Amino acid sequence: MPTTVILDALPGPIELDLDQTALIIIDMQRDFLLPGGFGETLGNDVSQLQRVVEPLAALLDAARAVGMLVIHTREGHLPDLSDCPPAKLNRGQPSKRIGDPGAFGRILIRGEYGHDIIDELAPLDTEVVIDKPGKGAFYATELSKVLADNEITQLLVTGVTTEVCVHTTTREANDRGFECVVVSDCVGSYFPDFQRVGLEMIAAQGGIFGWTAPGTAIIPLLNGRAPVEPAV
Ligand code: TIU
Repeated sequence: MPTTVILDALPGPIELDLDQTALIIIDMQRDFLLPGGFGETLGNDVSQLQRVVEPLAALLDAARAVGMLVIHTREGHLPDLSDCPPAKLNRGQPSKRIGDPGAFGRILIRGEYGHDIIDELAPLDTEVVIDKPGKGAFYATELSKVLADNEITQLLVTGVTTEVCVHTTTREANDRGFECVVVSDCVGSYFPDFQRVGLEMIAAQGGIFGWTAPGTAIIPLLNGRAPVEPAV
């Protein structure tokens, strides 16, 4: 049975081979999404990110149902901060810094409650979890190997935040030859303007970094697997 579907996207339709497509969920961590976490210490309105949870949970369900490879990422650092460059640690004027005690344990430190993924999107034991020290999911991680081992060529990119870790990861993936669909209702920014422009930047110039489409357009393709004739 063909596994190819045509997704109505911007800047134009994209043919997805579901057997070579992975869902990547970027940094849906308590420290970014919950009041009192790192995101809030940076001065952000975390409620802006909450709107992503429901559509993303629906997409995750649909991806799991068709056996798609699901990859979760978490931004964070070793307890001794040896993998956190001073340039990152000292950036800005947050009320608390990475590694400081926060409402959910030490902020963005691996193993702490706040560093982990929100309950609604908790990874299954069978799913891949990539711990990353940077904004991009390829830098200093095993992501390239995971994708190669699974013969993945296309990515559905979701998570937070649109203009930071989602963009960085999408740009890294695009440079490595992956076709990326950034799922517009499944990515979130603390800043509504950045959300809008961040999505526009992906699909501008004929899709300079990839495509954008809402999860509501992807889920029916997964549910029905609406097969199409493969392109000749
Ligand atoms: N601050 C902000 O918008 N984002 C981050 O610090 N990390 C991610 O985007 N995951």
